Amino acid sequence: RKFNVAVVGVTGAVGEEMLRVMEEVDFPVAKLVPLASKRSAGSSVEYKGKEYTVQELTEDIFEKEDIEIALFSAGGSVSAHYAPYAAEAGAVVIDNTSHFRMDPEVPLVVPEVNPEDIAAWKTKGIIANPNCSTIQMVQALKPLDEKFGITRVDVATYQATSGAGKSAMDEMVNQMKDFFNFKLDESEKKKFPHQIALNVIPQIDKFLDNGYTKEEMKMVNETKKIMHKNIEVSATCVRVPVLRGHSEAVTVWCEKDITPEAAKEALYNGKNIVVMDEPQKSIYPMPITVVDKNETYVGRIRKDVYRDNVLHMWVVADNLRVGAATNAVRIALKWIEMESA
Ligand code: A2P
Ligand code: 11C
Repeated sequence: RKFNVAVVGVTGAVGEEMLRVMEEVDFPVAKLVPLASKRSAGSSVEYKGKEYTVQELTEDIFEKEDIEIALFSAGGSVSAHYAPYAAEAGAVVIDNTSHFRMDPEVPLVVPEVNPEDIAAWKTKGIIANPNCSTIQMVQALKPLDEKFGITRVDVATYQATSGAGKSAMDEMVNQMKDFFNFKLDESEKKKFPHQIALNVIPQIDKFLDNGYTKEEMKMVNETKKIMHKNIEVSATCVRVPVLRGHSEAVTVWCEKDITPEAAKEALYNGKNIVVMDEPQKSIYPMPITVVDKNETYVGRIRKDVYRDNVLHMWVVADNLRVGAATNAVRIALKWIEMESA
């Protein structure tokens, strides 16, 4: 059976990618309803070679269009206000923002890790999609946890500008152009706390009272909720001048001893994981490796110098796909499978 699907925020960096991923998996769409703000209502988007007119997101659009699946990616405040209207109209909301993630009545799902949590969707009608940096990390952690029992993770991220949306990507590109025109001083610096071109910024989102940023605490709290386990996580999240693809240096502490060979074997069996690890040939994943890919890539797998139960690895994924659109579409497909069982 096919479904009436709304994509909210369809003109955004993630929204556009939602359509591409849905095309690729041949998503069972009966009717597609692309939604955005008043600003882009009337513009068009392409899906499977056909033009669709973008409509303005309103409170009653979900009821009017008889929407059954609503993919939201237009920011936390938009989801906070409009997702309940979609749910009320009988749709399952798959929300890409942080707004509902830690709500105990809303499942937070990475289909490769905790698909069974989708079953609890009915309470609020909403399933939350985790933060991009959390998704790729837990995908790599899951097969290791099953075999070696993870107790602690220390992670440093290298996050692309697209995580902050289209205008943030533009801001970086404009700063690069301005650099070559000797005008970098005058370049707009609005989306990040500092210049991002030719720089790295150890701040993503706001700082909290504990000295960590909101982005860092998302990795801490979301990992526990998804993995149903009190894993200690400490994160340092850094913005780098990359357009697309988040990278993470991950240190995993385990109950059992862990060798790189055994870790690789576990990762080979992990779902949607690609092991790319031939350091002698300079083969390892990088942001340019993963653009438009739907898998999470792992390389630089090595033992700790001191401890037999500690492993280091490098985890890279397309933040707009694996970290957002692909995860949302996979949740939707799993939801369809579970609902029609
Ligand atoms: P619009 O194009 O009308 O501004 P990004 O994450 O790349 O910045 O994209 C944000 C997405 O969210 C865009 O599709 C944007 O639409 C949409 N959006 C932002 N604010 C609203 C709103 N108040 N109502 C509906 N869609 C919104
Ligand atoms: C970034 N991870 O890379 C952030 C964006 O909680 O969905 C994602 C924010 C979120 O800037």
